[in-house]
Amino acid sequence: MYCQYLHVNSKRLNNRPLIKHDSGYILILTLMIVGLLTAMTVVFMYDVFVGTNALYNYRDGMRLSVEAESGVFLAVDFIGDYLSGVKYTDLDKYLLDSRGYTGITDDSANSEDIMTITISDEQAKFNINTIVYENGLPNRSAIFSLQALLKELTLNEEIAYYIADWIDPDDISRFRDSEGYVKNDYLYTLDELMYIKGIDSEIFKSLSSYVTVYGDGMININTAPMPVLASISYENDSKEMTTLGSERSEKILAYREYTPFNASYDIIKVADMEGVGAKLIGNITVKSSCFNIVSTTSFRELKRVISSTVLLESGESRILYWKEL
Ligand SMILES: [Ca+2]
Repeated sequence: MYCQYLHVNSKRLNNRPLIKHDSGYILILTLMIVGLLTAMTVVFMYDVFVGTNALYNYRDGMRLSVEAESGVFLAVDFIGDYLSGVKYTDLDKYLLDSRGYTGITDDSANSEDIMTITISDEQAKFNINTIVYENGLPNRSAIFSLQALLKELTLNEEIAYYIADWIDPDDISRFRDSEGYVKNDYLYTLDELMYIKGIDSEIFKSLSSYVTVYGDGMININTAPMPVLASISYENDSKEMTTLGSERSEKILAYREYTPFNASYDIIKVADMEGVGAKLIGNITVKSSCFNIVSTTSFRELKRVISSTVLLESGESRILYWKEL
């Protein structure tokens, strides 16, 4: 094809004066055309590659999303079938992993897909919505606990008042600017904390592992971490508000490491808790009914994560929160 082109054009050029190096121009032109065609082919192939890759990524992403969703429902069943029937909840985290930890397999989908489900106890955390009663009045005991928790986490205790003004229905400011831009209602999700004055991303990060907006507010003494246990409040013999504190909390942690609490009253068995333990009844529990599920599915570099919160009510599971991260 290339030779024929040169031959035809050479004939035509014979009828006019010969220009030296004419064939060189033609060669360059031809090379340019061939180069352009090659470039176009590469671009086309690249487009096909990117297009096909995007299609595969979309397909794999959709499959992972569906699998992550299934993971949440699997966890909901686990909570309803198993965790609702136990006498006490003594693990703060349950891990269900398709790589064999608890035997969940994923035969129906791509064999390279990995599914990990973590179920964590929401009652190991302090429910910040409890700082305001349903009638709108402040729950001073709960505010005292939240302040103690903030102190344990080396955060500003005044944040408790900003949160209280955000939730309570009135517009009476505890601080000059604490009622400026507020919801005047309970927090529906933990993310809302980020809108409250005085809480930036660093504070949110420190606080979010220890607080929740779900559940009845009872702290599970089998699962709560030290800062949450230490901030449980009660009235002492002199009718003054006080908290459990870190020293007693350490004793509770040491006790439960070998012996989970079967009942709330068992807390009096812990050293130095005989008198105080009885005062905590009503604020503590040993069995949880609110759990957070994080279902993660991955395939090579692709990943899907769904977070959901589930409440157990009369043996039935109710989903309170759902977010694909
Ligand atoms: Ca308010």
